[in-house]
Amino acid sequence: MKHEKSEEMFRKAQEVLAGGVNSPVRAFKSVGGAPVFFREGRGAYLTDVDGNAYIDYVGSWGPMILGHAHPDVVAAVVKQAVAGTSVGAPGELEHVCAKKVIEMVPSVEKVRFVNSGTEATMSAIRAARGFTKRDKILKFEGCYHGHGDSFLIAAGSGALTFGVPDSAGVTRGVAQDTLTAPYNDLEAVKKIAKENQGQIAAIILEPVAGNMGVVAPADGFLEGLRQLCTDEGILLIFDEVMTGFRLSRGGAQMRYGIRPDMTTLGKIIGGGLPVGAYGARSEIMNMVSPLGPVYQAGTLSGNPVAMAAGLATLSGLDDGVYERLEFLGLRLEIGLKEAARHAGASVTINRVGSMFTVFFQDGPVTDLASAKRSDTARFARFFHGMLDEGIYLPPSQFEAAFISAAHGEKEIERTVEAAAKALKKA
Ligand code: KE4
Repeated sequence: MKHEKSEEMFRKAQEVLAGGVNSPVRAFKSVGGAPVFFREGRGAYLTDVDGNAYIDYVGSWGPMILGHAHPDVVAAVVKQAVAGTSVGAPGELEHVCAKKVIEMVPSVEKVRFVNSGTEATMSAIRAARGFTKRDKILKFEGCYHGHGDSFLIAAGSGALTFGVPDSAGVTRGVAQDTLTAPYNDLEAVKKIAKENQGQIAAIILEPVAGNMGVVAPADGFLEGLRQLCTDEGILLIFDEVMTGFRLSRGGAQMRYGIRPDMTTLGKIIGGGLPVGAYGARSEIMNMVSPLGPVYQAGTLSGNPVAMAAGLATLSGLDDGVYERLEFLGLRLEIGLKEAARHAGASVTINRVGSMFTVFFQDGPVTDLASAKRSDTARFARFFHGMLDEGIYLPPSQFEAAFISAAHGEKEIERTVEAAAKALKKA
């Protein structure tokens, strides 16, 4: 495949955009080469500026669960846009969207919409600190909760990809209030909770991790955290920005039957437009301004065009979609494992529903330390081999890939054929 136009566009982009991109992982730093610039998406497919077509497994990092340019979403956006793109005053769509979220997500009684997953998680921990009157939070190594200062302490996702777990610009003052533990290590959490008795406002985690690559919760891990938080008066926050509406209509909390105290949402909730949200039972959300003392605000929060896209997307998520995603996910996992066996390639495939990662190592991958044992050079060769075959995977070993409802058996078979070739070269 030729990428001349993408390469030229990247050269020009680097003159005017920091690193030539608006989010680090898009720069292909961990897989090498110039990033592909895309012209359009439709269903399960993307077309780049050189006219090459790809089956897409990034899905805008999760939002495009119905596929690109879904007609219902496009129609809802156009209809709202011609009525005005933003007012900055209450509108009916925010109410309708909030009701939909409350109906779908078991633990949420009240919602506040924001504009990104980062805003959702930053706001959620502020509300948790206001509610508990405690300062510390605990997060897990390899989990990524956006670029809020409190989270860039052994962050996963982009920072992990760059092998720099901390970020410049985060002060010691902030870092001292963030405790970290290895994912899936309940004993470590209990020890930290004991050492910081009465000081931890919240434990925040990805209930299924996607930002060190996909890592599922070990049996009893979520239940153990739930019990510990209940016993210690700590708020349990499920960061479902990625898993929300992805792993079931009610996200991971419905799939695993665990009720967190707070939930953060993003990605799918906006159907490709900028929407984040945080929610909880009313007594916690009533802490948030203008009702309570926890301040949080946003010019474009609840933007009507974004609400229209989100509502159209959530309305398309019926049970049939999840059955389809589970079926396609299993087909793909079996096919990839078979291809790896034939190629004599040692890989570990972690999959939960329609999110998956192919780790280049023998496994198992159960936390950040084990994820980092992956051979990232082999992943990079596999990534480019798949790209040449017209398959677009996330450009990092430490990310989750996503199947959409627009994928079908044809796309899965094509992907497995491509992997059979790419694995031989990796
Ligand atoms: P945003 O601020 O990027 O909307 O959301 C931050 C966030 C919060 N929580 C979880 C669990 C997330 O996965 C994310 C964002 N995920 C990354 C992908 N690993 C977004 C892609 C990017 O950073 O460009």
